[in-house]
Amino acid sequence: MRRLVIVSNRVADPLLVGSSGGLAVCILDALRRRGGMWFGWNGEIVLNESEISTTSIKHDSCTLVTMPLTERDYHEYYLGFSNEVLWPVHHYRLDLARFTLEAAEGYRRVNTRFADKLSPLLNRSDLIWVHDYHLIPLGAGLRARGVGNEIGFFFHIPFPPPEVLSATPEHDWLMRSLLEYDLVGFQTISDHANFCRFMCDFMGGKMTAPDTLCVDGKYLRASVFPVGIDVESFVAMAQSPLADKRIQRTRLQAEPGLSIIGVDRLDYSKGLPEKFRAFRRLLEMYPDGSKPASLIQIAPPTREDLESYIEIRHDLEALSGEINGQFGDFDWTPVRYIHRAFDRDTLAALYRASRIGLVTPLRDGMNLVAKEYVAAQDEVDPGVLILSRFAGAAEDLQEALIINPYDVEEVAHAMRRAIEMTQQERVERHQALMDRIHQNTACNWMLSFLQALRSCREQHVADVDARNVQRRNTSQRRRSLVSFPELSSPSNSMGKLITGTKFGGESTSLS
Ligand code: ADQ
Repeated sequence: MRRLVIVSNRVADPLLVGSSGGLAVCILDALRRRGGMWFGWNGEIVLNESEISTTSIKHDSCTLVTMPLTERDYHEYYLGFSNEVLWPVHHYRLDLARFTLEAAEGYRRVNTRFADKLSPLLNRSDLIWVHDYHLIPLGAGLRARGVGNEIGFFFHIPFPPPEVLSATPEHDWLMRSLLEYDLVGFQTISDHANFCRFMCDFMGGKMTAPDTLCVDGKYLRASVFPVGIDVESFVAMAQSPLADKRIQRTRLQAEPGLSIIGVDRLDYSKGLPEKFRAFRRLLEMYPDGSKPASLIQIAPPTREDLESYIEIRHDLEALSGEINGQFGDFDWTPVRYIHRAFDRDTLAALYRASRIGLVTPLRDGMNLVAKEYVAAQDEVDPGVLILSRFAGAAEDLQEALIINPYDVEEVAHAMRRAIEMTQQERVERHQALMDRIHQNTACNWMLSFLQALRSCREQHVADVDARNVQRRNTSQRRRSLVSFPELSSPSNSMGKLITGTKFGGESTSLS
């Protein structure tokens, strides 16, 4: 089997991966199954570039090759361009984007260093898979160093409409650099459509097949690969005796009313203040003292050096204090807001003990918490998933209660509906959702991406052959039309057939 080389901004510690974000969870699942190399930043910061060297650690079937960043890289590449430009723009938040030339330079510099350090470690048969927005130009950097292997890229975050993306300074070279990959993957159909529209309308490309683009004479495959979770292991975790003990320890059952759970990194894209306001609205809907439900919000910190993240933390602290002050009682704290990470077993137990999973991002690539919540439920007496229509997961998980997270009233009504929902309806919805998360698991995601990556070049040759045959047939038909002009009459059914064949599948722009 060909070696898999995964490259991402950050390489997670496999022993601590339970407390990392969704990307780390998916990558580790992929590498554990298949073996290979994971290359990226080790999370450490050094003062000077001269102190940067790679370290290699073997862990089961995978080798982790990591290096530090300099303080300047951290500010310019990581916080600056990646998280103050690309992250907000891709989450449709142009108002939060802060562009500086230094940050763009830092982004180029670190991507160049990644290419410099990685290229000597590669074998000719490696399959290379680059992850996420921090490393968009890495493929081009590797090509410039003579790497001819298949290289794929996956966007874990949304891909915005071209009108939004084009507001990013530097978007042109960034998007052009994507043409050096063989395959670019997206979470959802709408992300894929936005990308194709960008390539066709803003870069003069054309679609030569439903998932093949030709831009400036370069062919690129772009397809949808929705990220999933390891369903079986989550189900097992949630059902383990350990989970039962953990549930008892949380004393959730002793609380008045039902429990609602939210688990999100503390990020403005996750819609946390809107969620708290909707919960307050829910409490207002019930008569005084009835305590219908409590909200546990687990929100581990991220990117705490950025102003927008400090602000959201203050907002949430203030909101949870206000709600508890207004509605709390001696025996009841309506909002429990916990600002730290938990291991995955504890999360699974908490999901299972909660009647409602409240997932309300304003924009999200996929959202794995929605899938984890479904997998953790007791199939006989399951909880209800309330899901933002702006999470990628909503494209698939249609049996959730789908809401607009900006509409506080609508979210509050959905919570009320979930509280009052009959067991039979909960069971039916849960069964349908389980079927869906079984279709797109972490394993399927990895396998389908790698299979598409491996077959890209064969597919490309086949596409070119098919186009050549089509062109030959078309010109032969044109010649016969010249010899038999009556066939080209619009009223002639054969004439229509010929016309249809001529345009089928060729140069169909999505615009
Ligand atoms: P994230 O933005 O990190 O991921 P998400 O998909 O919800 O968002 O993944 C979060 C993961 O971290 C989940 O597995 C969750 O269990 C875990 N987690 C969250 N809070 C935790 C806590 N307090 N303690 C422990 N674990 C916690 C990015 C994109 C998403 C996309 C994923 C995967 O932003 O849209 O779904 O990558 O592609």
